[in-house]
Amino acid sequence: EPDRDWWRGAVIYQIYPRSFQDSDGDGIGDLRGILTRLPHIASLGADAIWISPFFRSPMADFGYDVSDYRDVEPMFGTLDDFDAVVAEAHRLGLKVMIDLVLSHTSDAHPWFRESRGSRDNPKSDWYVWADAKPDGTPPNNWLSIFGGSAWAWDARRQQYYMHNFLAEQPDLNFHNSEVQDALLDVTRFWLERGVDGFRLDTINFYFHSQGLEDNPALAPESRDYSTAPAVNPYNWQDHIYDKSRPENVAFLTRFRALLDEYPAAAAVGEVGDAQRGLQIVADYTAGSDRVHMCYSFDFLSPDKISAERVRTVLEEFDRVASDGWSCWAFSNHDVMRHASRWAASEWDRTAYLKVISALLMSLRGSVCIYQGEELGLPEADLAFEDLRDPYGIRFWPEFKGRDGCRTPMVWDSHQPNAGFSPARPWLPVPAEHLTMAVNTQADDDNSLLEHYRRMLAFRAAHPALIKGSITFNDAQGDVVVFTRRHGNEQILCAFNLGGNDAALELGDGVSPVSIPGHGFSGTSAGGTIKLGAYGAWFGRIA
Ligand code: TEU
Repeated sequence: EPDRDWWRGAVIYQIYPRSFQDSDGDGIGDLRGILTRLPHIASLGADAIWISPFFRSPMADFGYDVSDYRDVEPMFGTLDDFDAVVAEAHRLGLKVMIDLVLSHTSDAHPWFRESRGSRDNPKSDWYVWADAKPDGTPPNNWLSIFGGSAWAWDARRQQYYMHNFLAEQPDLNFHNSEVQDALLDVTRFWLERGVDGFRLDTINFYFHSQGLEDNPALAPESRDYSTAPAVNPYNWQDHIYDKSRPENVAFLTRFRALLDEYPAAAAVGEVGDAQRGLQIVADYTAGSDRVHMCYSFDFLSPDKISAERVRTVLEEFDRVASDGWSCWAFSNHDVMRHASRWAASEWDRTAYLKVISALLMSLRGSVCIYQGEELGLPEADLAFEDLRDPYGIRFWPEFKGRDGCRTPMVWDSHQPNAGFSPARPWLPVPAEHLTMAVNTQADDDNSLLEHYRRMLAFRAAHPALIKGSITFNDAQGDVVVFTRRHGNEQILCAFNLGGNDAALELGDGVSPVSIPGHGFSGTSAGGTIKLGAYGAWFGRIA
């Protein structure tokens, strides 16, 4: 009997295929490359992989612009290569989740080519088309996240089409049930090929309001720059008409019903909404007829993770979503790597990254880790000439885009380009990353890589950490303390996120749980826990 609940509390390792491993010497990662590196992920102790898009694509947004949902982009390999990745992952005990970009297609997708051909073809209503205003300007004030209006003019149809992202990513019209059916067929195609689940791109962008009302402006004090830079006018609007519409839930219910036809398929939806993110995660994951979990942006923001923030976010989530499930991440392919985003360069970065990753592995929810995070890679500092991301090119220099977190994975400091590729990689390998390559950290007890292995093993051994409830204890300053409970198991987790020593009184009845070789400064005596700088301590409550 497969475990239908495998996703709950799982640790999911995100692979960005262009930058993981090149197998054919073109400087771009591919599926055969992923195949050879799966043992690294298995040895880390992850439960699943999430592979960012590898489908046919003109690569305007590096694969998040799909021109054929049922085939592999030739630079990444073939469907046979994908089948080989799935087989090998399963042999190693890893589930495989793929990234479905259903909200929009590429403008090169045959559906869009047909749709733009006339106003009365069978797919004319598959995308969001609207007439110009009498003065020729776009139908309303909706904006693209990647800059400018969300509307692009199509000379042939003499109409505008909507795009939340690039103009090369036209938005599908989910109000048309044929569109929903076609996307569910795509989903079934991959389920039949043996995938275990999906990361669903931008699930709160599926529907738009058919009234095409203008979004209201946000007052400067209510603008939230947590998911995109302050220079982007997108963040100056309240997106009540172009995203996070209530209709999204109905599609998610259809999607879930399809997944439930398979033995143990699961989905994690990506919710990007700075204003009401946690509430949306709650709405989309409540009960058992929506997605299993949602990927929230709360810890992907520039706001440094603090004891207070951890407590606020987790308690708020429990309050709004008692039966919902979240998936937490500190880094991904869209945001500055957290080693640079949160840690000042003069700090003992490794010690800091150890305590916050131990915290991440102890949170209630599932966890995503992003390739290279286990090595502590900092954001690459790229020159303008190196940039490939259109979003970064558009908002340079205030915002440098997403290339700095997408540089190649570093495997072996003795090989050209750290073993990623013998050829010049599509983005450079920063010199400072070489000294952090996998070979330099493997088997070094003090390395961050070995710490990740220990923490994943620790989580895997304790059901309370995987599925348990969470309740916070009062603590001061940089210290965060909570208890995870599942069945008879109760584990107290204490973390010092700051550089000063701290002490807390716990009273009797808590005995230390050791993580062999963890090296944290944290001791207990007579009911008092002492935590050194970036220390942690775990205890079992009798
Ligand atoms: O990202 C959605 C999203 O909300 C991003 O625009 C995010 O706000 C931004 O990248 C932060 O810098 C998803 C994918 O993860 C992203 O790579 C794609 O570009 C985007 O969808 C469009 O498909």
